[in-house]
Amino acid sequence: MQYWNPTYECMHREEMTRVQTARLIDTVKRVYHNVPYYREKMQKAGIEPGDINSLEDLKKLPFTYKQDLRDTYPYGLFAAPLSEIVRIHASSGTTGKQTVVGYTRKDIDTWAEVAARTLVSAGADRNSFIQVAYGYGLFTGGLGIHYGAERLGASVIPISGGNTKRQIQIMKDFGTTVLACTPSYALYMAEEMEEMGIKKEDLKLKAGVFGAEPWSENMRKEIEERFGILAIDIYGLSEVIGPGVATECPCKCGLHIQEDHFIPEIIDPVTEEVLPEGSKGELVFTTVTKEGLPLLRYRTRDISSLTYEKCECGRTSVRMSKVSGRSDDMLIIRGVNVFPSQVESVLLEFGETAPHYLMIVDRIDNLDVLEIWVEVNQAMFSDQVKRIEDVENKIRKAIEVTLGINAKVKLVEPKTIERNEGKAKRVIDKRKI
Ligand code: DLL
Repeated sequence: MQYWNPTYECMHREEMTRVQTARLIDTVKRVYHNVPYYREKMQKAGIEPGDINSLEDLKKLPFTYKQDLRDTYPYGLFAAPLSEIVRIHASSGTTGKQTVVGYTRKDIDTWAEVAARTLVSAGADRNSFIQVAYGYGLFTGGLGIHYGAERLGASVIPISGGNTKRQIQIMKDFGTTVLACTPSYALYMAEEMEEMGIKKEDLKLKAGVFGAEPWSENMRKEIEERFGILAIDIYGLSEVIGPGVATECPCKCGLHIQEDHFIPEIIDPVTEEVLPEGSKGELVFTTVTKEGLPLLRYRTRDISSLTYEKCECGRTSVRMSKVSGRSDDMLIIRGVNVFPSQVESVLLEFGETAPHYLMIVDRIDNLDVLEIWVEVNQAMFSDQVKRIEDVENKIRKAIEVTLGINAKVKLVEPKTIERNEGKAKRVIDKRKI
Protein backbone atom coordinates (compact mmCIF):
# COMPACT_ATOMS: atom_id res chain seq x y z
CA MET A 1 0.00 0.00 0.00
CA GLN A 2 1.33 3.41 -0.89
CA TYR A 3 0.87 6.61 1.06
CA TRP A 4 1.94 10.11 0.17
CA ASN A 5 2.38 11.30 3.75
CA PRO A 6 2.21 8.38 6.19
CA THR A 7 3.10 10.63 9.15
CA TYR A 8 -0.32 12.22 8.95
CA GLU A 9 -2.30 9.63 7.03
CA CYS A 10 -1.44 6.87 9.50
CA MET A 11 -1.11 8.94 12.68
CA HIS A 12 -2.25 7.57 16.06
CA ARG A 13 -5.53 9.02 17.25
CA GLU A 14 -4.06 10.72 20.34
CA GLU A 15 -1.39 12.37 18.25
CA MET A 16 -3.94 13.48 15.64
CA THR A 17 -6.12 14.96 18.38
CA ARG A 18 -3.12 16.89 19.65
CA VAL A 19 -2.32 18.22 16.17
CA GLN A 20 -5.93 19.15 15.48
CA THR A 21 -6.41 20.86 18.83
CA ALA A 22 -3.34 23.07 18.44
CA ARG A 23 -4.37 23.99 14.90
CA LEU A 24 -7.97 24.63 15.88
CA ILE A 25 -6.92 27.03 18.63
CA ASP A 26 -4.75 28.95 16.14
CA THR A 27 -7.53 29.10 13.56
CA VAL A 28 -10.09 30.41 16.03
CA LYS A 29 -7.68 33.16 17.07
CA ARG A 30 -6.96 33.96 13.45
CA VAL A 31 -10.58 34.42 12.42
CA TYR A 32 -11.48 36.28 15.63
CA HIS A 33 -8.72 38.81 15.15
CA ASN A 34 -8.74 39.11 11.34
CA VAL A 35 -12.37 38.77 10.31
CA PRO A 36 -14.82 41.29 11.82
CA TYR A 37 -17.76 39.20 10.61
CA TYR A 38 -16.55 36.16 12.61
CA ARG A 39 -15.66 38.26 15.64
CA GLU A 40 -19.22 39.56 15.72
CA LYS A 41 -20.66 36.09 15.25
CA MET A 42 -18.56 34.76 18.12
CA GLN A 43 -19.40 37.69 20.35
CA LYS A 44 -23.09 37.12 19.69
CA ALA A 45 -22.62 33.48 20.69
CA GLY A 46 -20.82 34.73 23.82
CA ILE A 47 -17.47 33.09 23.13
CA GLU A 48 -13.92 34.23 22.93
CA PRO A 49 -10.88 32.47 21.49
CA GLY A 50 -9.81 31.58 25.07
CA ASP A 51 -12.91 29.37 25.42
CA ILE A 52 -11.69 26.98 22.75
CA ASN A 53 -9.13 24.60 24.25
CA SER A 54 -10.07 21.15 22.99
CA LEU A 55 -11.90 19.38 20.18
CA GLU A 56 -14.85 19.04 22.56
CA ASP A 57 -15.10 22.84 22.49
CA LEU A 58 -15.69 22.79 18.74
CA LYS A 59 -19.41 22.57 19.31
CA LYS A 60 -19.43 25.91 21.10
CA LEU A 61 -18.49 27.64 17.85
CA PRO A 62 -21.13 29.11 15.55
CA PHE A 63 -21.82 27.47 12.18
CA THR A 64 -20.88 29.09 8.90
CA TYR A 65 -23.45 28.91 6.10
CA LYS A 66 -23.11 29.47 2.38
CA GLN A 67 -25.25 32.54 3.00
CA ASP A 68 -22.47 34.01 5.18
CA LEU A 69 -20.15 33.86 2.16
CA ARG A 70 -22.81 35.52 0.04
CA ASP A 71 -23.46 38.23 2.62
CA THR A 72 -19.77 39.08 2.73
CA TYR A 73 -19.27 38.75 -1.05
CA PRO A 74 -16.65 38.78 -2.42
CA TYR A 75 -13.82 38.97 0.14
CA GLY A 76 -15.47 39.68 3.49
CA LEU A 77 -14.50 36.39 5.15
CA PHE A 78 -10.88 36.40 4.03
CA ALA A 79 -8.54 36.23 7.00
CA ALA A 80 -5.38 37.29 5.18
CA PRO A 81 -4.60 40.66 3.58
CA LEU A 82 -5.56 40.66 -0.13
CA SER A 83 -1.89 41.20 -0.97
CA GLU A 84 -1.21 37.70 0.36
CA ILE A 85 -3.93 36.06 -1.72
CA VAL A 86 -2.36 34.40 -4.75
CA ARG A 87 -5.39 32.62 -6.23
CA ILE A 88 -9.14 33.13 -6.41
CA HIS A 89 -11.69 30.46 -7.30
CA ALA A 90 -15.46 30.58 -7.25
CA SER A 91 -18.19 28.03 -7.19
CA SER A 92 -20.98 28.65 -9.60
CA GLY A 93 -23.97 27.58 -7.53
CA THR A 94 -27.31 27.54 -9.28
CA THR A 95 -28.90 30.31 -7.28
CA GLY A 96 -27.71 33.63 -5.91
CA LYS A 97 -24.24 35.07 -6.00
CA GLN A 98 -21.11 33.08 -6.63
CA THR A 99 -19.15 31.88 -3.66
CA VAL A 100 -15.65 33.33 -3.83
CA VAL A 101 -12.69 31.60 -2.22
CA GLY A 102 -9.10 32.84 -1.85
CA TYR A 103 -5.79 31.06 -1.24
CA THR A 104 -2.49 32.27 0.14
CA ARG A 105 0.74 30.69 -1.08
CA LYS A 106 0.65 28.36 1.93
CA ASP A 107 -2.96 27.37 1.13
CA ILE A 108 -1.96 26.44 -2.42
CA ASP A 109 0.83 24.35 -0.92
CA THR A 110 -1.60 22.58 1.44
CA TRP A 111 -3.97 21.97 -1.43
CA ALA A 112 -1.24 20.38 -3.57
CA GLU A 113 -0.36 18.17 -0.56
CA VAL A 114 -3.91 16.88 -0.03
CA ALA A 115 -4.49 16.46 -3.76
CA ALA A 116 -1.25 14.44 -3.97
CA ARG A 117 -2.50 12.19 -1.14
CA THR A 118 -5.69 11.69 -3.16
CA LEU A 119 -3.85 10.64 -6.30
CA VAL A 120 -1.48 8.31 -4.45
CA SER A 121 -4.37 6.56 -2.78
CA ALA A 122 -5.68 5.73 -6.28
CA GLY A 123 -2.30 4.16 -7.03
CA ALA A 124 -0.68 7.08 -8.88
CA ASP A 125 3.06 7.78 -8.61
CA ARG A 126 5.74 9.79 -10.37
CA ASN A 127 5.55 7.48 -13.37
CA SER A 128 1.85 8.13 -13.92
CA PHE A 129 0.38 10.11 -16.78
CA ILE A 130 -2.52 11.98 -15.28
CA GLN A 131 -5.15 13.36 -17.66
CA VAL A 132 -6.95 16.18 -15.90
CA ALA A 133 -10.35 16.40 -17.59
CA TYR A 134 -11.96 18.40 -14.79
CA GLY A 135 -12.64 21.95 -15.92
CA TYR A 136 -9.84 24.48 -15.46
CA GLY A 137 -10.90 27.96 -14.45
CA LEU A 138 -12.86 29.25 -11.50
CA PHE A 139 -13.97 25.66 -10.75
CA THR A 140 -11.44 24.06 -8.39
CA GLY A 141 -11.39 20.61 -10.05
CA GLY A 142 -8.84 21.20 -12.82
CA LEU A 143 -6.17 23.23 -11.06
CA GLY A 144 -6.63 21.37 -7.78
CA ILE A 145 -5.79 17.98 -9.25
CA HIS A 146 -3.17 19.57 -11.52
CA TYR A 147 -1.12 20.87 -8.60
CA GLY A 148 -1.46 17.58 -6.76
CA ALA A 149 -0.22 15.67 -9.79
CA GLU A 150 2.75 17.98 -10.21
CA ARG A 151 3.58 17.69 -6.51
CA LEU A 152 3.69 13.96 -7.04
CA GLY A 153 6.08 14.35 -9.93
CA ALA A 154 3.69 12.65 -12.33
CA SER A 155 3.27 13.82 -15.93
CA VAL A 156 0.21 16.05 -16.12
CA ILE A 157 -1.96 16.25 -19.21
CA PRO A 158 -3.95 19.45 -18.52
CA ILE A 159 -6.66 18.93 -21.12
CA SER A 160 -9.63 20.30 -19.10
CA GLY A 161 -13.18 19.17 -19.94
CA GLY A 162 -14.80 18.91 -23.36
CA ASN A 163 -13.79 17.97 -26.90
CA THR A 164 -14.45 14.37 -26.02
CA LYS A 165 -13.13 12.65 -29.15
CA ARG A 166 -9.81 14.47 -28.91
CA GLN A 167 -9.78 13.67 -25.20
CA ILE A 168 -9.98 9.94 -25.99
CA GLN A 169 -7.44 10.08 -28.80
CA ILE A 170 -5.01 11.76 -26.43
CA MET A 171 -5.73 9.22 -23.72
CA LYS A 172 -4.71 6.52 -26.14
CA ASP A 173 -1.77 8.26 -27.85
CA PHE A 174 -0.19 9.82 -24.74
CA GLY A 175 -0.57 6.67 -22.66
CA THR A 176 -2.73 8.16 -19.91
CA THR A 177 -2.70 5.97 -16.80
CA VAL A 178 -4.97 8.01 -14.50
CA LEU A 179 -8.10 9.85 -15.57
CA ALA A 180 -9.54 12.68 -13.48
CA CYS A 181 -13.04 13.93 -14.28
CA THR A 182 -16.64 13.77 -13.06
CA PRO A 183 -18.07 10.22 -13.06
CA SER A 184 -20.82 11.23 -15.48
CA TYR A 185 -18.24 12.58 -17.91
CA ALA A 186 -16.24 9.35 -17.60
CA LEU A 187 -19.28 7.41 -18.75
CA TYR A 188 -19.84 9.79 -21.61
CA MET A 189 -16.23 9.22 -22.64
CA ALA A 190 -16.78 5.46 -22.51
CA GLU A 191 -19.68 5.82 -24.95
CA GLU A 192 -17.71 7.98 -27.34
CA MET A 193 -14.83 5.56 -27.13
CA GLU A 194 -17.05 2.73 -28.31
CA GLU A 195 -18.26 4.86 -31.21
CA MET A 196 -14.68 5.61 -32.20
CA GLY A 197 -13.90 1.90 -32.20
CA ILE A 198 -11.31 2.25 -29.43
CA LYS A 199 -11.26 -0.63 -26.96
CA LYS A 200 -10.22 -0.52 -23.33
CA GLU A 201 -7.33 -2.82 -24.24
CA ASP A 202 -5.99 -0.05 -26.50
CA LEU A 203 -5.50 2.18 -23.45
CA LYS A 204 -2.97 2.16 -20.62
CA LEU A 205 -5.54 3.49 -18.17
CA LYS A 206 -5.31 1.94 -14.69
CA ALA A 207 -7.33 4.18 -12.42
CA GLY A 208 -9.67 7.12 -12.29
CA VAL A 209 -10.29 9.74 -9.60
CA PHE A 210 -13.90 10.71 -9.96
CA GLY A 211 -15.89 13.18 -7.93
CA ALA A 212 -17.53 16.60 -7.77
CA GLU A 213 -20.99 14.99 -7.90
CA PRO A 214 -22.73 12.06 -6.21
CA TRP A 215 -22.52 8.70 -7.96
CA SER A 216 -23.68 5.23 -7.05
CA GLU A 217 -21.88 1.90 -6.61
CA ASN A 218 -23.58 0.69 -9.77
CA MET A 219 -22.19 3.58 -11.71
CA ARG A 220 -18.76 2.72 -10.36
CA LYS A 221 -19.16 -0.86 -11.57
CA GLU A 222 -20.13 0.36 -15.00
CA ILE A 223 -17.12 2.72 -15.26
CA GLU A 224 -14.72 0.08 -13.96
CA GLU A 225 -15.95 -2.49 -16.45
CA ARG A 226 -16.06 -0.23 -19.46
CA PHE A 227 -12.54 1.12 -18.93
CA GLY A 228 -11.08 -1.89 -17.10
CA ILE A 229 -9.85 0.33 -14.25
CA LEU A 230 -10.06 1.04 -10.53
CA ALA A 231 -12.54 3.90 -9.99
CA ILE A 232 -11.96 5.94 -6.84
CA ASP A 233 -14.39 8.41 -5.33
CA ILE A 234 -12.87 11.77 -4.41
CA TYR A 235 -14.65 14.50 -2.50
CA GLY A 236 -14.14 18.15 -1.91
CA LEU A 237 -15.72 21.57 -2.04
CA SER A 238 -14.37 24.96 -2.98
CA GLU A 239 -15.18 26.56 0.35
CA VAL A 240 -13.06 24.01 2.22
CA ILE A 241 -10.24 23.86 -0.39
CA GLY A 242 -11.43 22.03 -3.53
CA PRO A 243 -10.70 18.40 -4.47
CA GLY A 244 -8.49 16.74 -1.83
CA VAL A 245 -10.73 17.04 1.23
CA ALA A 246 -11.37 13.28 1.26
CA THR A 247 -10.60 10.28 -0.89
CA GLU A 248 -11.24 6.58 -1.10
CA CYS A 249 -8.41 4.09 -1.00
CA PRO A 250 -8.52 0.85 -3.02
CA CYS A 251 -10.60 -0.75 -0.19
CA LYS A 252 -13.51 1.43 -1.34
CA CYS A 253 -15.00 1.52 2.11
CA GLY A 254 -15.47 5.18 2.74
CA LEU A 255 -13.43 8.28 1.99
CA HIS A 256 -10.43 9.14 4.15
CA ILE A 257 -10.71 12.72 5.32
CA GLN A 258 -7.46 14.70 5.46
CA GLU A 259 -8.29 15.51 9.02
CA ASP A 260 -5.00 17.14 9.95
CA HIS A 261 -6.38 19.99 7.79
CA PHE A 262 -10.16 19.63 7.94
CA ILE A 263 -12.07 18.51 11.04
CA PRO A 264 -15.42 16.88 10.22
CA GLU A 265 -18.62 16.63 12.24
CA ILE A 266 -22.00 15.15 11.36
CA ILE A 267 -25.03 17.09 12.48
CA ASP A 268 -28.78 16.80 12.24
CA PRO A 269 -29.53 19.38 9.50
CA VAL A 270 -32.71 20.49 11.26
CA THR A 271 -31.82 20.58 14.96
CA GLU A 272 -28.10 21.27 14.28
CA GLU A 273 -27.24 18.79 17.01
CA VAL A 274 -23.94 16.89 16.65
CA LEU A 275 -24.65 13.22 15.94
CA PRO A 276 -22.67 10.22 17.20
CA GLU A 277 -20.27 8.18 15.05
CA GLY A 278 -22.08 6.18 12.38
CA SER A 279 -25.20 8.36 12.18
CA LYS A 280 -26.27 9.76 8.87
CA GLY A 281 -26.52 13.53 8.70
CA GLU A 282 -25.02 16.68 7.26
CA LEU A 283 -21.26 17.01 7.01
CA VAL A 284 -19.72 20.05 8.63
CA PHE A 285 -16.07 21.04 8.24
CA THR A 286 -13.75 23.28 10.21
CA THR A 287 -10.55 24.08 8.36
CA VAL A 288 -7.58 24.23 10.70
CA THR A 289 -4.63 25.21 8.52
CA LYS A 290 -6.08 27.59 5.98
CA GLU A 291 -4.93 31.22 5.96
CA GLY A 292 -6.92 32.86 3.17
CA LEU A 293 -10.39 31.62 3.98
CA PRO A 294 -10.52 29.60 7.19
CA LEU A 295 -14.03 28.41 7.94
CA LEU A 296 -15.52 27.43 11.27
CA ARG A 297 -18.08 24.63 11.15
CA TYR A 298 -19.03 25.09 7.52
CA ARG A 299 -22.40 23.52 6.67
CA THR A 300 -21.76 21.55 3.47
CA ARG A 301 -25.36 20.34 2.98
CA ASP A 302 -23.85 16.99 1.94
CA ILE A 303 -25.32 13.90 3.57
CA SER A 304 -22.83 11.34 4.88
CA SER A 305 -21.69 9.56 8.05
CA LEU A 306 -18.33 9.08 9.79
CA THR A 307 -16.38 6.10 11.07
CA TYR A 308 -13.18 6.15 13.11
CA GLU A 309 -12.48 2.44 12.65
CA LYS A 310 -9.04 1.71 11.27
CA CYS A 311 -9.10 0.93 7.55
CA GLU A 312 -7.49 -2.16 6.04
CA CYS A 313 -5.24 0.09 3.97
CA GLY A 314 -3.45 1.15 7.15
CA ARG A 315 -4.62 4.76 7.14
CA THR A 316 -6.01 5.79 10.50
CA SER A 317 -7.88 8.87 9.32
CA VAL A 318 -11.60 9.15 9.87
CA ARG A 319 -13.69 8.02 6.89
CA MET A 320 -16.88 9.54 5.53
CA SER A 321 -19.38 7.38 3.69
CA LYS A 322 -20.03 8.12 0.02
CA VAL A 323 -22.18 11.25 -0.18
CA SER A 324 -25.74 10.06 -0.71
CA GLY A 325 -27.18 13.43 -1.62
CA ARG A 326 -27.47 16.98 -0.43
CA SER A 327 -29.87 18.17 2.20
CA ASP A 328 -30.85 20.90 -0.27
CA ASP A 329 -30.88 18.62 -3.36
CA MET A 330 -33.41 16.49 -1.65
CA LEU A 331 -36.70 16.64 -3.44
CA ILE A 332 -39.90 16.39 -1.54
CA ILE A 333 -42.41 14.72 -3.80
CA ARG A 334 -45.84 14.32 -2.32
CA GLY A 335 -44.26 14.50 1.09
CA VAL A 336 -41.67 11.81 0.40
CA ASN A 337 -37.98 12.70 0.59
CA VAL A 338 -36.27 11.64 -2.61
CA PHE A 339 -32.60 11.89 -3.51
CA PRO A 340 -31.60 11.58 -7.17
CA SER A 341 -28.92 9.09 -6.10
CA GLN A 342 -31.62 6.67 -4.87
CA VAL A 343 -33.29 6.77 -8.26
CA GLU A 344 -29.95 6.19 -9.93
CA SER A 345 -29.29 3.10 -7.83
CA VAL A 346 -32.63 1.59 -8.81
CA LEU A 347 -32.12 2.32 -12.50
CA LEU A 348 -28.71 0.76 -12.60
CA GLU A 349 -30.10 -2.53 -11.33
CA PHE A 350 -31.60 -2.93 -14.79
CA GLY A 351 -29.16 -4.20 -17.37
CA GLU A 352 -31.05 -2.68 -20.27
CA THR A 353 -30.70 0.91 -19.19
CA ALA A 354 -27.79 3.30 -19.49
CA PRO A 355 -26.82 5.37 -16.43
CA HIS A 356 -28.24 8.51 -18.01
CA TYR A 357 -31.48 9.72 -16.59
CA LEU A 358 -33.47 12.85 -15.93
CA MET A 359 -36.07 13.44 -13.26
CA ILE A 360 -38.78 15.92 -14.18
CA VAL A 361 -40.93 17.06 -11.31
CA ASP A 362 -44.09 19.07 -11.90
CA ARG A 363 -47.24 20.01 -10.07
CA ILE A 364 -50.46 19.27 -11.91
CA ASP A 365 -53.83 19.99 -10.29
CA ASN A 366 -52.02 20.55 -6.99
CA LEU A 367 -50.42 17.15 -7.12
CA ASP A 368 -46.71 16.51 -7.51
CA VAL A 369 -45.84 14.28 -10.41
CA LEU A 370 -42.52 12.71 -11.16
CA GLU A 371 -41.50 11.58 -14.59
CA ILE A 372 -38.23 9.76 -15.06
CA TRP A 373 -36.58 9.58 -18.45
CA VAL A 374 -34.19 6.72 -18.76
CA GLU A 375 -31.94 6.06 -21.70
CA VAL A 376 -31.74 2.55 -23.04
CA ASN A 377 -29.29 1.02 -25.44
CA GLN A 378 -30.05 1.00 -29.16
CA ALA A 379 -30.84 -2.70 -29.30
CA MET A 380 -33.43 -2.33 -26.59
CA PHE A 381 -34.92 0.82 -28.11
CA SER A 382 -35.45 -0.88 -31.47
CA ASP A 383 -37.24 -3.72 -29.72
CA GLN A 384 -40.98 -4.31 -29.68
CA VAL A 385 -43.23 -1.80 -27.96
CA LYS A 386 -44.41 -4.55 -25.63
CA ARG A 387 -40.91 -5.19 -24.32
CA ILE A 388 -40.28 -1.49 -23.79
CA GLU A 389 -43.51 -1.26 -21.81
CA ASP A 390 -42.48 -4.26 -19.76
CA VAL A 391 -39.20 -2.65 -18.77
CA GLU A 392 -40.93 0.66 -17.99
CA ASN A 393 -43.31 -1.18 -15.72
CA LYS A 394 -40.56 -3.10 -13.98
CA ILE A 395 -38.67 0.12 -13.27
CA ARG A 396 -41.82 1.89 -12.09
CA LYS A 397 -42.48 -0.93 -9.63
CA ALA A 398 -38.90 -0.98 -8.37
CA ILE A 399 -39.02 2.81 -7.80
CA GLU A 400 -42.26 2.41 -5.91
CA VAL A 401 -40.86 -0.34 -3.68
CA THR A 402 -37.57 1.41 -2.95
CA LEU A 403 -38.62 5.03 -2.72
CA GLY A 404 -42.29 4.74 -1.92
CA ILE A 405 -43.43 6.99 -4.72
CA ASN A 406 -45.25 6.60 -7.97
CA ALA A 407 -43.34 7.78 -11.00
CA LYS A 408 -44.01 7.75 -14.69
CA VAL A 409 -41.10 6.03 -16.37
CA LYS A 410 -40.27 6.77 -19.98
CA LEU A 411 -37.54 4.92 -21.83
CA VAL A 412 -35.83 7.15 -24.34
CA GLU A 413 -33.45 6.67 -27.24
CA PRO A 414 -29.69 6.69 -26.66
CA LYS A 415 -28.24 10.22 -26.41
CA THR A 416 -31.63 11.90 -25.81
CA ILE A 417 -30.50 13.27 -22.47
CA GLU A 418 -28.04 16.11 -22.67
CA ARG A 419 -24.45 15.18 -21.83
CA ASN A 420 -22.29 17.42 -19.76
CA GLU A 421 -18.54 17.61 -19.46
CA GLY A 422 -18.81 18.80 -15.87
CA LYS A 423 -21.43 18.01 -13.26
CA ALA A 424 -24.47 16.18 -14.59
CA LYS A 425 -27.93 17.76 -14.38
CA ARG A 426 -30.32 15.12 -13.08
CA VAL A 427 -33.38 17.09 -12.03
CA ILE A 428 -35.73 19.59 -13.63
CA ASP A 429 -38.15 20.91 -11.05
CA LYS A 430 -40.97 22.75 -12.81
CA ARG A 431 -42.95 23.34 -9.63
CA LYS A 432 -43.12 26.98 -8.68
CA ILE A 433 -43.20 26.72 -4.95
O1 DLL B 1 -16.79 19.91 -6.80
C1 DLL B 1 -14.57 20.09 -5.85
C2 DLL B 1 -14.18 18.83 -6.49
C3 DLL B 1 -13.60 18.84 -7.73
C4 DLL B 1 -14.32 17.63 -5.84
C5 DLL B 1 -13.20 17.66 -8.34
C6 DLL B 1 -13.93 16.42 -6.40
C7 DLL B 1 -13.36 16.46 -7.66
P1 DLL B 1 -17.64 22.56 -5.72
O2 DLL B 1 -17.84 22.93 -7.15
O3 DLL B 1 -17.54 23.66 -4.73
O4 DLL B 1 -16.31 21.75 -5.54
O5 DLL B 1 -18.82 21.59 -5.34
C8 DLL B 1 -18.85 20.99 -4.07
O6 DLL B 1 -19.94 19.02 -4.95
O7 DLL B 1 -20.55 20.06 -1.62
C9 DLL B 1 -20.85 18.09 -3.02
O8 DLL B 1 -22.22 18.40 -3.01
C10 DLL B 1 -20.42 17.80 -4.44
N1 DLL B 1 -19.36 16.79 -4.46
C11 DLL B 1 -18.04 16.95 -4.58
N2 DLL B 1 -17.40 15.75 -4.58
C12 DLL B 1 -18.36 14.81 -4.43
C13 DLL B 1 -18.37 13.38 -4.33
C14 DLL B 1 -16.00 20.55 -6.14
N3 DLL B 1 -17.27 12.65 -4.43
C15 DLL B 1 -20.01 20.05 -3.96
N4 DLL B 1 -19.57 12.76 -4.12
C16 DLL B 1 -20.01 19.29 -2.66
C17 DLL B 1 -20.70 13.48 -4.03
C18 DLL B 1 -19.61 15.47 -4.32
N5 DLL B 1 -20.75 14.80 -4.13
